[in-house]
Amino acid sequence: MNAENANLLGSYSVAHSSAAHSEPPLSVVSQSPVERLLPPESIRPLKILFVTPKGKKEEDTSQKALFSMAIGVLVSITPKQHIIELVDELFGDPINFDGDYDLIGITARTMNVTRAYEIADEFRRRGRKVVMGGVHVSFNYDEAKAHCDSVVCGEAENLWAKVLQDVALGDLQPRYDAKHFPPVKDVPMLDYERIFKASKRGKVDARKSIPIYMTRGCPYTCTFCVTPNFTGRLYRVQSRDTIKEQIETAKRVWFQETKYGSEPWFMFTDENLGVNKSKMYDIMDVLAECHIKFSSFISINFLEEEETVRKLVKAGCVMALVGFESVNQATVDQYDKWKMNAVSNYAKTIKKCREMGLNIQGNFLTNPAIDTYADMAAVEKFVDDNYLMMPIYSILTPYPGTTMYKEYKAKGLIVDEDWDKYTAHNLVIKCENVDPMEYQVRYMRHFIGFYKLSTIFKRVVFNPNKLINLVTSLIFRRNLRDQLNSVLSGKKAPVQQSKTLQPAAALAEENG
Ligand code: B12
Ligand code: SF4
Repeated sequence: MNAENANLLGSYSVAHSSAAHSEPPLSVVSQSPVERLLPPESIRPLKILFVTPKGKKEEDTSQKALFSMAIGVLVSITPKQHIIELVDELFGDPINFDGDYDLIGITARTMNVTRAYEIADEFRRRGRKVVMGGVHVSFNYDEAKAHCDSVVCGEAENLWAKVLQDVALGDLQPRYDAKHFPPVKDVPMLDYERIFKASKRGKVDARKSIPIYMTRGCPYTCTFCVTPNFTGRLYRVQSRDTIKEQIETAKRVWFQETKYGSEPWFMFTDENLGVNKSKMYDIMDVLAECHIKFSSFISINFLEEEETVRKLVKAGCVMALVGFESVNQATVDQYDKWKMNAVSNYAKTIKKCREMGLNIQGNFLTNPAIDTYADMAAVEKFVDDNYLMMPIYSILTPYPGTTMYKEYKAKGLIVDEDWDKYTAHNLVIKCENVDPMEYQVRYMRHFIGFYKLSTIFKRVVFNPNKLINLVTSLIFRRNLRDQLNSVLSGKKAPVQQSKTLQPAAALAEENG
């Protein structure tokens, strides 16, 4: 690498926390940046297959997005001469391993990465070129490189053209790292028309969600979250015009009106919608003209302001997804979430939102090093008292790339790295204070408690959008009972040995 190149790489370095990335020797790093890029339309046409794998322990959910946003972005930024096909295992699409593809692109998160590796291996046995990307492989280059020809670390927008060029020229590099390319300052518009053509899904009615984003990134630093170390805490907001255009196209191409409603349901995949208030208000004003319904992640502190709630409801927001994590302030503080989450304000804010027409969905974590059985009961009571919609309970899972992963790994607290289990419902960290099997079962039991009939009844009676509350509650109730049975039958028992393993039957009885 010459001095000029070194400077170039240095000046392109993004605010990524690269400590978690395992760096390959410089000779295998693509030092490409943009100056060696040919006009993208001059590259020979490639036949590309994009795959979204389904994790082996990933549950079926009725609310899955129609396509992975990662794949949506890649389709939208791939020059038009290339031929694209999509396969989504979450919808049961079969994979044609004998297809004559020039390139297979696979996206992976931790919970589906083992399956992603199987698919990659299968294609490579047939001599096909495979590139992988996504939040898991970005932080596990050494692991991923054994299964594919190339690993993309970080956001793909500014390096994808180079990958395609290298494939066409037979010069695919083992690694392309976003931090060696210009930072992604503007997130691209999705090309809904092209995604629709490449996808095996047809039009949908108001019961299925169409994914879209208004913003990308989050400036906060919650220790269990991948985002800050992945996007370098860069917060990007789309313009009013691009949003309107995407919504109009998505409606025209993907949506059909049925008896279930005339307004399409959009799943916003934003990490945190409310970070830039004035731009968010602008966006909400545009959305108010679009006649859609949507859900989005947003921190609870932003909902403390009535004007924000009013704007969201007017724009069509039916459900705000909120990470409460815990009802104990000291625990929230430990996760570095105190800037957003004031536990003493939770109930007041939820009540106000409900009265103004906004359902609040809640996400909670339980951590065997901190949370006792009494804490689990307190969370269940909180969910019941506040009529939360679609509440989710997770067992703390240190995902690679998070601040917490680094800390837990260093302290030897991670006992299970079978990535299939990283669904956030399995105990993969040390459980020293209590019996691991009992902790797992009690966690499931409290999660099911979020969906006991008396809680569902109140949720439906007191919340806006009663039908959605009822239907989603009944689906969750059934799925969770199935999951508990798997744990009790030993199929999903935690890997660590129970000190005083209770007979499954006794725990089952206790569960009622
Ligand atoms: C929206 C969202 C959801 C939505 C929709 C999920 C979905 N299926 O699409 C809902 C609410 C349903 C959800 C649920 C869950 N989620 Co979620 N979610 C997100 C969020 C906020 C945005 C994801 C997104 O669409 N981003 C936009 C796309 C464009 O970004 P991207 O996928 O990173 O893709 C870019 C690059 O990675 C790269 N890339 C990706 N793939 C590929 C492939 C190739 C070939 C190439 C070249 C490049 C490339 O290029 C893309 C463009 O730059 C992320 C946060 C995050 N930063 O990822 C968490 C996140 C993905 N979720 C997470 C988790 C843990 C969950 C749950 C387990 C939570 C729970 N307790 O239940 C469930 C699992 C449900 C499931 N089966 O997927 C974790 C995953 C951690 C990990 N390492 O795997 C994340 C990272 C948040 C966190 N805690 O840090 N989630
Ligand atoms: S506020 Fe949400 S997206 Fe932002 S760092 Fe915390 S958990 Fe991640």
